[in-house]
Amino acid sequence: KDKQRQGITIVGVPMDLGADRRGVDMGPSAIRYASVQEKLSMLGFDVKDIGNLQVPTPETYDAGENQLKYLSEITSVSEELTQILDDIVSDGRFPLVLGGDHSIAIGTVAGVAKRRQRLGLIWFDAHGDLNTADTSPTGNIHGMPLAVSLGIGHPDLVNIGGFAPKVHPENIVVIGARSLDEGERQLIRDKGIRVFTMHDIDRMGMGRVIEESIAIVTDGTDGVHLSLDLDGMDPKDAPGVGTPVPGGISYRESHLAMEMLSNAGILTSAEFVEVNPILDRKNCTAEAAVALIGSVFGEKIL
Ligand code: B3U
Ligand code: MN
Ligand code: MN
Repeated sequence: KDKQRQGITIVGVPMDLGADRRGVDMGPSAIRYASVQEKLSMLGFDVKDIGNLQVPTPETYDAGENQLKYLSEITSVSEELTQILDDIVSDGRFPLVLGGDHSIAIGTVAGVAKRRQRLGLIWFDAHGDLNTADTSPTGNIHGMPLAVSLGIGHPDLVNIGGFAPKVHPENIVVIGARSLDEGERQLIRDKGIRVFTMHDIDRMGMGRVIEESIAIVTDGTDGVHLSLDLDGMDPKDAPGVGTPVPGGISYRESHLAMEMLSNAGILTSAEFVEVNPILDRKNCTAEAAVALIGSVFGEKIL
C-alpha cells in the first residue's frame, strides 16, 4: 500500500566517454524501448521520466590524457548528474538511473550520498571498477568509479559534489567479480572491501551472498544504492555489454538477488548501466535489465 504512492524518477545518461566503444550511449533508449516505464506503472508506482542528460559526443572532443580519457567531459556530466540526483532525493522520490557506461556512477553515488550520513553500496559487476590512472590497463574511466567513490583517484573526480569520500569500504559489497586487475586486488585487500566473487557465489549460493550483503550494506547506514552493471550477468543471458566476461551470474541468480533486495526493502536508489544495443541480440540485454528492475520493485512470480 505504501509502495502504491512511492514516486520513481527515471533519468537517462547516454554516456560512452568512460568506455572505449560506442553504442553504450544508446543504453537508455534501449531500456526505455523495453518498456521500463510501463513495467513500473503496472507495479503501481508514480513514475516520472525526466529524459536524458546532455553528454558530449566523443568524435567532437579530444580524449585528452591517455590514462584518464575524457576526464574533463566526464567531470562536467558527473557534476550535473550529482545535482539532478540530489534534487530527486530531496523531492522524496526514488532515483532510477539508466546508463550509459559505468562512469556515470561517479555522479549518481555523489548525488545520493550528498544528504546521507552513511551510504550502503551494492556493486553488481564482473569487474571491480577500482582502478586509478596508475593501475588502469585501459585509461577508461568506467573502470574507476568505485575507487573514485571511495575517495581514491583524480581529485576532479573524487571531489565531485564538493565532498569526499562518498562511501566507506565497510559499507560496500561487490557481487559477481571475475575480472580484477592487480591494482584492484591490492586495493580490495588494503581497504578490506567485501567482494563476493563468482567463486563465492558458486560455493555459497546467491541466497546466502545476498543475506550477507544486506547485513553489510545496512550496518549503520541510512540508505542503500544499487549500482548494477549488466556485465555482472553471464554473457549468455546479457550479451549486449562492452566487456563481456564468461562465467557470470545467471538469469535466475540475478533475479533472486533483486527479489531478495526488494523483500528486504532496503534500496533507496538504483542504476542499470553498460547496456550496449549495438552488441546485443534483439534488445535482450535491455529486456533483462527491465526484468531485473521489475524484481527490484516488487514484481513477484506468484
Ligand atoms: N578492468 C578493466 C576492464 C573493465 C572495467 N570495467 C569494464 N571493463 N567494463 C579496466 O579498463 O579498468
Ligand atoms: Mn562496471
Ligand atoms: Mn563491468
